[in-house]
Amino acid sequence: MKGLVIIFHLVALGTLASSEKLNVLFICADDMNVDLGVYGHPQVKTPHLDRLAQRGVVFERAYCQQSLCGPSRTSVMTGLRPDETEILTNSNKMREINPDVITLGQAFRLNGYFSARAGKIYHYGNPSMIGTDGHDDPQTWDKKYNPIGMDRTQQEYITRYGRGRQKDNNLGISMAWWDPVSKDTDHTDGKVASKIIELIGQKKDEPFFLAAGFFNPHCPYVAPKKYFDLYPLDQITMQDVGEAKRDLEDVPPIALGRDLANWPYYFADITMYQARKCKQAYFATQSFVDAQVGRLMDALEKNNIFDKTIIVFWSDHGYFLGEKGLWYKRKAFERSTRVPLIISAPGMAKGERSNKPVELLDLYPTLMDLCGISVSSRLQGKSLRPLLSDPNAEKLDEASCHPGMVWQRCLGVFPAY
Ligand SMILES: [Ca+2]
Repeated sequence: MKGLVIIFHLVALGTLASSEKLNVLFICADDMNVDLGVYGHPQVKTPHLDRLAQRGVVFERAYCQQSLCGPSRTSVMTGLRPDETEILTNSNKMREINPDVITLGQAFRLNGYFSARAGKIYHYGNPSMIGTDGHDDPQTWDKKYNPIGMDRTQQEYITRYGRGRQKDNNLGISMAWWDPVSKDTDHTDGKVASKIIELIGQKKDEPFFLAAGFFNPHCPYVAPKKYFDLYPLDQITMQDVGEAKRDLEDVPPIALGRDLANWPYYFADITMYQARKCKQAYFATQSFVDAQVGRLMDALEKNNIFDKTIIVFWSDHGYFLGEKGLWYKRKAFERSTRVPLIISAPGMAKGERSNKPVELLDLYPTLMDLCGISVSSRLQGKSLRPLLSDPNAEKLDEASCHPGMVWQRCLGVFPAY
């Protein structure tokens, strides 16, 4: 029990006056890999993330702590590794196991910030828990909002392939899509952005930590048709199944766990056409999220606070999308552990890219450092300020980027879907 481990968090009052404090806009995508224009992908269009990149630093080698929503998100919000939080699955026991932990949002609250979220920051069953608190931690926020859009309220229109199609509660682990002619704001993620935009307007004169938690591109891949139209199906290709199987020949059994015996598990009952259709839909949801990021940046500009706001864009883990015949995540390969991470901070580098390995674990200490908040605690990451100042600085030798440790411990524990 974590209760036996005493963790001291001493959060000192910030030294900056309220008017000088930097705001934080914390933007999270769910299951988003780096198949993005801003990361050089030849197809996926991300004009708004491109715009954010021009104002900040793109981290080319950013990795999650564990390639699963719950453990990764808990790690980000506590600043502790999954084997420290003991959240290694999508369980809802973060506070139960870590009663005294001070989360990222709590640290801001203790230092005079308004802390609020809309959508998924801690784990939510996606889409089953959309519109609820999910696995939230109330102590993290002053306010919380749970928008729900047509992707959830009209999910009977979603086309799904393969296993799990008979059960509504399995929609989040099936390959499924829908491209209704609709407005962005008819969808949950559009509503998440709208709520954060509203809060930006309301709170522009006080320091805020606002967290926008988007549910895309997690399956089911649902977005307005205009985003699907960006990716004609005849231009969507998949790795040949034989090639994918050969790609696994030198992979040790532990790396696939129980999936090895069932390979190609994720393609069971799925035709290549259906896989291409889902890949098209995944690309569409990537661009849909990108557009919402654009709306958030527009709101900062409209309220004239872009220059006093730190923006962090991240995803909880990556996604295979067909490589090695795998589709989702939960493995220690590059495709499911590497994440997009872009940080724009006043006074720091702009329009640059860093090739240094960093972890999502670093976000908590980075934000504390940038906001002038002193934290003495068991935060296990390190501040990325040196890289935000000089993106390829030779510092950070102490970077303890060894996320594979946790995944290997967990292989065989995960359910095999
Ligand atoms: Ca996720």
